[in-house]
Amino acid sequence: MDKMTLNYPQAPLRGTISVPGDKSISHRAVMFGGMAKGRTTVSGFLPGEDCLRTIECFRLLGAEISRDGTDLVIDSPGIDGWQEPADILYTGNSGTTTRLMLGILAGSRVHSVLAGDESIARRPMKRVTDPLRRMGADIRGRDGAQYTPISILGGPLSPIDYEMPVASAQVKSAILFGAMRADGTSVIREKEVSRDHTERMMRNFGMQVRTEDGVITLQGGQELVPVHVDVPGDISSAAFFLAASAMVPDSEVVLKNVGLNPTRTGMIDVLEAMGADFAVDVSDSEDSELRGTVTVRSTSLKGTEIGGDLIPRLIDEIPVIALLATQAEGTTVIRDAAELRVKETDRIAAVAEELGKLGADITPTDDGLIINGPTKLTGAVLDSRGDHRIGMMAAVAALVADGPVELQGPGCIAISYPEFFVHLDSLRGE
Ligand code: SPQ
Repeated sequence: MDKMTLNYPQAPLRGTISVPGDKSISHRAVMFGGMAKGRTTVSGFLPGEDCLRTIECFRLLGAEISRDGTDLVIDSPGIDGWQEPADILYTGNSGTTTRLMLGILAGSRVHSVLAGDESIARRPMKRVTDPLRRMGADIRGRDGAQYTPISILGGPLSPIDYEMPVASAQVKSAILFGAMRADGTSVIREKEVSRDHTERMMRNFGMQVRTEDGVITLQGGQELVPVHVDVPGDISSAAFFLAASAMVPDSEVVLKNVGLNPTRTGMIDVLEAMGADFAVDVSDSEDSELRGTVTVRSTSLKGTEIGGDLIPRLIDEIPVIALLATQAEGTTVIRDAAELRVKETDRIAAVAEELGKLGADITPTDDGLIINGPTKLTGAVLDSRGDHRIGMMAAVAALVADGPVELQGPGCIAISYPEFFVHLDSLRGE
């Protein structure tokens, strides 16, 4: 297994970085471009491993996709012109690719098989395959289509009126993709609003979708009109440096091009609640996805409570928020986050165990974590467990640990942030 020793004698982080493209929006740009007939162009694409898997799936379906760094040109025959893939659609480590492709393929005209790595093979899929089957989808897979590999025979779908049992943008998006192809009007009801990039991109591609008080209404059969998509930076990637700059003494970091979609900015609310010293400057733009510059300076922090409808707005940031809480005065309680148990790893257990090895005072609960701070962290051997967000949390922890951190399995960080260590070193002045 790959490993690296992170020996960061305490020194301030200073400088400016441009945050890499948003992973959720990059996936969706390729998906909409692959479904729309004609040429879609994309700038600011994230060339992380997960999004590259999505590109490969669409190439197998017959879209021509060329990539020059973060620019894409997608020429697609459109969903009705797809070819039957000659191989399985391999989704690697990507839950977003797997779940959203299920919704897209269910209403296509092709037969296909989806499979990913061993982490994907453990992640629950019935949350998507059940509602799609209710819409008439022909989907089969292991344990009643709970786990990959899953085979999908695309065909006509009926509309659905669906109340979301968990706040999940992946489930919502898969159903919306099915609903696009359904014969009639579908309604999806969310108790807590999850990220809404799919709804926004539907509108960008010329569709009409109504969203009101957590109720989404979509008429099936609408055409997609190819457009240009400019992907903003990923606040979930920025979060590692927002946290690092807030807690490493004498730091000042400027993060440019941060996506500021309100369904994703829970981390900013947490910085505010913890008493962090930061400023957000929203760019002037007509784009449907807000973006801007965030500047963070270190200061003393205090513990906070995180739960309820804040959770879907920061679900992927919880590992680094837990680390931040180890450096804050008082107790931080994170609740209502049981979804963390079914991510790339069980992130409640992983965060508690890995930060515990550094001497953090952290207790896992059924649906969250309780952290008492501040604690001086020590060096230790940490394991990413193949989870990019756990790997980056460990690397940021090394910045405040008083000894070297040996990180096992850092390679997975390229799943969402291939330039992570380049950016970390530049902020450390190396
Ligand atoms: O794609 P994947 O592996 O599921 O990625 C993660 C991540 O940490 O990058 C979750 F593990 O992000 C999800 C996120 O947690 C991406 C996502 C999306 O693009 O729609 C939505 C969230 O998942 P969910 O299950 O709440 O819908």
